[in-house]
Order: sequence, then C-alpha cells, then structure tokens
Amino acid sequence: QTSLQEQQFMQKINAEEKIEPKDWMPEKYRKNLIRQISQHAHSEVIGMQPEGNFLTRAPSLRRKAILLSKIQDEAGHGLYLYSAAETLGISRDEMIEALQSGRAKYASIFNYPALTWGDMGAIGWLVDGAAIVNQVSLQRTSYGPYARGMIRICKEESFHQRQGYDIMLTLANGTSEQKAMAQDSLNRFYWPALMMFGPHDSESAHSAKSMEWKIKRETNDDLRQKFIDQTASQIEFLGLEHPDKELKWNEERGHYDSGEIDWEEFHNVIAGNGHCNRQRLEHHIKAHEEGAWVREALVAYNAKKQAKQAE
Ligand code: FAQ
Repeated sequence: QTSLQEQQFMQKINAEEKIEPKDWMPEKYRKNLIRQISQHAHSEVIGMQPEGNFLTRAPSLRRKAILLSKIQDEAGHGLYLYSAAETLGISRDEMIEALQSGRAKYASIFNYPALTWGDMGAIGWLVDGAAIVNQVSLQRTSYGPYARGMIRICKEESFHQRQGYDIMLTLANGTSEQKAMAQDSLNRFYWPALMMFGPHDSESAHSAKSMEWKIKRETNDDLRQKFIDQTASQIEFLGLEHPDKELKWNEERGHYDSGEIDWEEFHNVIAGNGHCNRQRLEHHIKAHEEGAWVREALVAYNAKKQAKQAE
C-alpha cells in the first residue's frame, strides 16, 4: 500500500516537476540516486587519468592547451556531481571511501589503457560522445540538482567531443602511419564505448525502477542505438573502417543492426579485472593522500577566519 506522501511524490514525477533536496522522497529513490550520481562523479574523476597520461606528450602547444583544459573540465564535472549527491545526505568522504574500497563502481571504459596520441582522439570523440548521448537524456532526470548539473556538463562535453573528432580528422587525413594510428584507436575504443551504456535492458537491474521514477529517461539499449547510428556516418567521413563487421542499415527499423558486445569482457572489467583497474585506484588513493595537507589547510584557514569574525 502506498502512503499519501508516496502518491504525492509520484504525482510530481508524472507531472514532470523536479524533486528538490528538501522534498519528501522514497528511501529507495534517494539511495538509487546516490548510487548513480556518485558513480557518475567517480567516472568523471577517474576518467582524467587516461588523458592525463598524455599531457606531456601532446604533439604541439596548441594540442596540449586544449587537452589540459578538457581534463580540467572533467574535474569540474566530478565536483558538480559530488555536490549534487551531497544534497541527498551523503558526505564526500563517504563517497570517496566507497570508490577507494571498490564498493562503488565507475565507468568501465576508464580501465582501458591510453596507448597512443590517437587514443586522445578516440576518447574525446567516442567516450565523450557516448557520455553526451547519455547525459542529454539525463538533463530531464527527475532530481533537480542532477538535471541542472547535466545541462552545464553537456555544453562542455560537446567541446570535448569536437576536440577528439578534430584529432581523428587530422590523423585520418595525415600520413599512412597516422591513419593507421587513428584506425587502431578506433578499433580499441569502439566496443568499450558501446559498453558505457550498460547491460541490455533485459539484464539491467536498476532500469525498470529508474525509468518509473524518471531518474533515467531512456533505456540503456535505446541510448546505445542512438550512439551506434550517429557514429556510423562519422566513421565513414573519417574514411576509416568500421570495427563492427556486422553493422548493417535496417530500413524497416530505421536504425543500424549491429554485432554483439563481448559481455564477458564487460563483466570482467566491472568486476575489477580490466587492464588498469588496480592502477586507476592506486593512483586515486595516492593523489588523495598527497592532497590531505591541502584539505587540512583549508579547514584550519576557515576555522581561523570564523574565529576572527566572532571577535
Ligand atoms: N561501467 O542496472 P544497470 C564520463 C553497472 S561519462 C561500470 O543498467 P544503471 C565523461 C551499474 O552501475 C561516464 N559499471 O545500472 C568523461 C550497476 O552496478 P551497481 C559516466 C556499469 O545505473 C569522458 C550494474 O552495472 N556516465 O565519465 C556500467 O541503471 C572522458 C547494473 O547496470 C554516467 O555514469 C559501465 N559501463 O545504468 C570523463 C552516466 N554499466 O551500481 C572523462 C550516468 C552498468 O548496482 C573523460 N549513469 N554498470 O553496483 C547512468 O546513466 C547509468 O548509471 C548507467 C547504468 C547507464 C551507466
């Protein structure tokens, strides 16, 4: 039996009104949001590592400045998202602890290594590209602070996607070695980018409830299909070979049919056994420990300022 509060909550959701931090909400709605938003935040922050690796190896000052600014944006996205999750009554420390102990996940894609400059192109184009498809839909999520965060994040992600595609265009139109590098990056990042959308709808543990509560507005498979469709013509424009040999336009559906994802690989990576899982977490822990003095200094400074004001 649903309570009056729950009925009013559902009426709001159905009327497309946003749920705000002080509104009543079912405990499971709150928990599910904390799970999704905090994992989204962790992805943004861990996601800085593969690209950070190439800051000292960018081929020109211009490329370096662009990459640096893109990576800094990701840090900002992480911070907006942590703040949005904090409005639901969880602390930053608790979220970081869940990440570092392996209880909380982050996007599987960031457990793949970035090996060449071409990967900077493929990450911006495909990883940020997949992120945008998902996040555009989340601009209409039912929780106000999350929806508002997504609007700003999407604007920045579209610059990221373009800078990645620009790298790919340069490589694909360059020497034969550069074109081969672009092809290799596309081959390695295409399938992991499709995995970013999560398991098939039929396997997705949280989708049904998240769709009902309008936390998610489109399903994993529908979003993945959008990404497959938009990427096909982008690959063609680059003059590269499509990594999915089974990709075929389906006139009746008005979409591309595609080959199957290697789900065993997906499950292995999210279980912690990807190429870089251990390295990513170790790096995060090290950076967090080394930054402890900054956090302590901030607390001390604020205490001093408050004591002065109280005088
Ligand atoms: N990787 O029941 P579902 C970015 C987990 S954007 C790892 O379908 P849900 C930008 C899932 O958490 C990337 N884990 O789950 C950037 C759940 O596990 P749990 C981040 C995955 O939540 C670019 C279990 O599997 N974007 O970082 C993955 O309904 C470049 C069952 O799955 C977001 O997070 C995966 N790919 O749907 C930054 C978007 N897929 O929690 C730097 C917001 C599934 O029970 C550089 N999130 N799992 O232990 C979402 O839209 C959703 O959470 C989904 C998953 C669609 C990711």
